Amino acid sequence: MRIDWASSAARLRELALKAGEVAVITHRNADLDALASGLIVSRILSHLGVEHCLEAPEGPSRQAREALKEFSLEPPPPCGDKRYGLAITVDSTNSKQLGSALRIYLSAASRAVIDHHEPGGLIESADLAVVDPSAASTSEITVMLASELRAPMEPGLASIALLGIVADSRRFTMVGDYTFEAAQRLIESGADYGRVMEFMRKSGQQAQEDLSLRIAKLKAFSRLKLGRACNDILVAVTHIGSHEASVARSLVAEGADVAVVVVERKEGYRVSIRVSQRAVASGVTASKIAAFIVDKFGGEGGGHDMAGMAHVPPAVSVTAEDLANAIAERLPGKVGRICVEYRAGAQK
Ligand SMILES: [Mn+2]
Repeated sequence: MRIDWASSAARLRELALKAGEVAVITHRNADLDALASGLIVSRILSHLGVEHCLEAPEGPSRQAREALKEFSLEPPPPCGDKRYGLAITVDSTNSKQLGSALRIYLSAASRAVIDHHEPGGLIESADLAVVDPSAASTSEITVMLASELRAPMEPGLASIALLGIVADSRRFTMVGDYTFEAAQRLIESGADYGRVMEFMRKSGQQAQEDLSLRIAKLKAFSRLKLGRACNDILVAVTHIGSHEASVARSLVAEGADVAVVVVERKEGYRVSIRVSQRAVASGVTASKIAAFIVDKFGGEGGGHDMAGMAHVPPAVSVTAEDLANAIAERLPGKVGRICVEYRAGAQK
């Protein structure tokens, strides 16, 4: 469903003006999209003359910090431990993603959620939700709101918002209804597309060269359990101590169709899921894999077609390796059932 920009913007304005002071909150370790969204919302609030702060729990990611430097942007001050009139979360679906900032969100007099993921727990107590899972990024949603409210965007800010869109749309390979429209408005505001793409290229290269990432990938590859389903669908399952999302992505880049990477965390296991275009074309989506894992091992999870995530609660006798083994044992059968059913349905 398309967002009604006029009414969403009017409601945001109304809540902000009534609030007095607003806390803008990103998810933990804010990535480019989350940080850019936070900065655009901050710009909207400045335009409305509303005092505000920007809380990025555990600080922005390294890439997001580098983007601030590249475009010479100073984020607004972090939030304090007090009760705000309005809290706005950007790019976050559930309470776990807010970390220590959850208290700020829950204690605020009113709450708003601006996001492009499938709605999670945060939306339940929100007074305003500007959410559309078909959008490629939260940045594009905030840009459309800024545009509706006629908040001007300076070239540096416009560039970082474009960076948010470019990053989350995987350089415009996964786009939604507003992706190009928002990008166009940013270009009109002076966003430097060339510099944005150069930043992405350089930072992608840096990430590839990171020593701990290279070790994680090679270790994960050496522990790989490979299964096969539906003739040509390759299922790869492994476990690792960190970098699980990058490992899963690189498994798909190297030829896996379903990549599942288990990592052990304090609060349990995090399972990162990536699938290939070939798998999606056979009805095997990351969200279905996430649902299967949650069904078999408990916890919560979800995702889109090509990327998904599951949080599995800790069990006393289980290690990340055990969980990876258990998934590797059952998953190819499930993938086979999904794709056989799908292909049979497609033939009808
Ligand atoms: Mn995002």
